[in-house]
Amino acid sequence: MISYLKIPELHPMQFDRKELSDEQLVRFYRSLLWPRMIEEKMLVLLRQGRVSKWFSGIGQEAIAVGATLALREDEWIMPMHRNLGVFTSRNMPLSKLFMQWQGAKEGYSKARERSFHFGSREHHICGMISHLGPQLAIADGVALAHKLRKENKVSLAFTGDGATSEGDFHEALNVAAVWDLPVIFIIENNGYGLSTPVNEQYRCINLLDKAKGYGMEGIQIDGNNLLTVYDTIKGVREFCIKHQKPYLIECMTFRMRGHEEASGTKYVPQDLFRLWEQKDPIKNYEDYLKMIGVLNDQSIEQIREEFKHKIEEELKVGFDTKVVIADTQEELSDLYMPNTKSRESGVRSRESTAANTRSSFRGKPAGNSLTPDSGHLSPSPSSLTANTEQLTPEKRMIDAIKEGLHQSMQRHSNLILMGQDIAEYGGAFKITEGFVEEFGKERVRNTPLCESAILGSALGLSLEGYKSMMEMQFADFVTVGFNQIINNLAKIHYRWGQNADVVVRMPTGAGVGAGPFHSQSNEAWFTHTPGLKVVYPSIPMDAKGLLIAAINDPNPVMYFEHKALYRSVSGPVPSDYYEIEIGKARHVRNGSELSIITYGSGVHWAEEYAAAHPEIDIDILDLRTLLPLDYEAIRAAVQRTGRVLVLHEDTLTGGLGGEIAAWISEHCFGMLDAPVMRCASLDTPVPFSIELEKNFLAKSRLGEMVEQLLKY
Ligand SMILES: Cc1ncc(C[n+]2csc(CCOP(=O)(O)OP(=O)(O)O)c2C)c(N)n1
Repeated sequence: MISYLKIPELHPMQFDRKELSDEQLVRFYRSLLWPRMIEEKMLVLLRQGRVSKWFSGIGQEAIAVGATLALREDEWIMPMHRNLGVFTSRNMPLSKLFMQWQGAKEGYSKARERSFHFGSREHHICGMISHLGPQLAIADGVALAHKLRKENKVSLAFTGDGATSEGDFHEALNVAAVWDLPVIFIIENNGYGLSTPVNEQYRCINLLDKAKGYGMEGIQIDGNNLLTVYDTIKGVREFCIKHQKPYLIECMTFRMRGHEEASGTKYVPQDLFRLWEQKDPIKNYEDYLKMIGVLNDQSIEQIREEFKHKIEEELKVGFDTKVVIADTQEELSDLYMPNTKSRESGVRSRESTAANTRSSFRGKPAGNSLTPDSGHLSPSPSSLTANTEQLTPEKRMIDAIKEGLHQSMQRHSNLILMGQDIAEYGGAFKITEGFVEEFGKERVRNTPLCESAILGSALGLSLEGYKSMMEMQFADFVTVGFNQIINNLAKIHYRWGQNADVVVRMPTGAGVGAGPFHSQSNEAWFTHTPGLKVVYPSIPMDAKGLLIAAINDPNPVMYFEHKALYRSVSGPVPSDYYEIEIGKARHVRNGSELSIITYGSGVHWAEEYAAAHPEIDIDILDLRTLLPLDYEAIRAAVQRTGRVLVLHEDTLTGGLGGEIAAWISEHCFGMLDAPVMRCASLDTPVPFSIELEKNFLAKSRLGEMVEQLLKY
């Protein structure tokens, strides 16, 4: 089994105290013993049925404890499920930890999270998600914040040997190396990932060997030797800060209990337990302290007695919790961080009305391929609808987005842009062209090709008070960053109160002949995810105002921008810095016969259809925000006509139209003169051929659907 069995040869363990004083050595001993004694007590409580299962760190404590002791208290740690020692070494009160493990409201996550899946800003501990690997890139973002502020600090992330097989491990290490980030990555190699031994997990000799592949320094150490762990990490920390580089440390250790309590250890050869028992981190350190005369049997007994007593005292408080009573209002309102800043800073909120937003639509751009723009901002196309009421300049959709982003960069010195080719190249669609020259490489960052790690880094930046915008080169590529959005960004505020101040720009949609992987409408994947906000402007004025609002919002916002509208739609865009309120729909056209509720390209299809059919009095509502939906505006649209067609470019089944139709039939049934109908694209991938794509798109069935609905 690879090099794993070689490690116990190190017995007897050699300790080197270096400059550590006797007091420090004893303090370290107490830090090491404390999580062990807590777990021993938990085993008793488990047998009594008084605590739920957890992931044991017995046998591995020296890593979590040594690492935490080696850092400053205000340096972020991204622990894993076996790292009780991180939480205890940051002096979290045991009573509150017990409340957490009981699922009590008085714990760290208002009873919403289990065992170690929570964080605490106060203690600079970032809670893990079950998926393991995503923790690593968050450390990149935190380290980037330190680097940008020129602070002498590191971040430290843990992983097990099993999770090193996840793509997230590779991505996070690569980004840290390429961006020269002061991150310490620690692998706790305990020989097994659940029941899978390391020889079924990887083929390199040591996991440390992977460091070389990323152009990173690394070291393998005995993870059971507290002083080795402490001293190594202290030294590595200094290295990372001085050289502004990441570092990989493989700590060899062993898990003395099952993957989780109650799951057993049958799959582990018994010999391994015997070998590793001799290397127990506490017993060995204790023997060493006795040998050098810093502790003796009596003082050790005293400490143990003190801890026993303390555990009982803390347990009394920890078990004295109230029964959880669900408060639906509180559950819902904790989903998002309140957005107070925009209001406080007096950002102007505009309302786009039918009069001030008349936009012109030039239809589908010519050509069968989506060529990235040359970048030259050609003059705005002449408007089909004269807009004589005001002097507001006309801009194309793409220019409005660019302006919103540009003004946001001027407003927020802590706003970082990240994306593939967004710096010198200006992005695939040239939205950020010229930005790097004006705002510099630090704030306008080309990224390696790794969506997941960049989204994780964005979250890490947010931990340190930065805002970030990540540009997906195409919305389709979000699939490889999906986990971070759905499970980390979206859920973190509800889980433990940390916000994810991140905007993900999503160039989306078809009509450009770009085939199945550059044309999808995937907004419904995100509207189904509580904790996200989803906006989708259809006109330039809203595109600018919603982007500014999204960036000002402290919550994760998915910002959809339709590629086919970039240069085919133009309209008035005020030059000042303004917001369009998230969550408010726009009434585009007043009518009495039929309401089309739509968004994105659907708005233009509906307007075009209405203009071509003056005999039908069509009402049009542009949702603009898809999560949260503006139900009042939807209700008003139903009330105006009693006939509703929900139109979207997304495919039919599971699209947002189904949700809207269901809501209308539940809440507005009495106002309806006909069933709510949906006009959506075909339930197939987006085909490449222009003829097939036309047939695929909802637009090709719009007339037919309107007629059906009117006939009803
Ligand atoms: C993406 C994902 N796949 C599978 C699991 C189930 N799972 C939880 S922990 C674990 C083993 C992890 O092993 P390792 O990274 O070595 O950490 P250890 O538990 O040994 O500390 C597995 C398979 C998971 N949580 N997430």
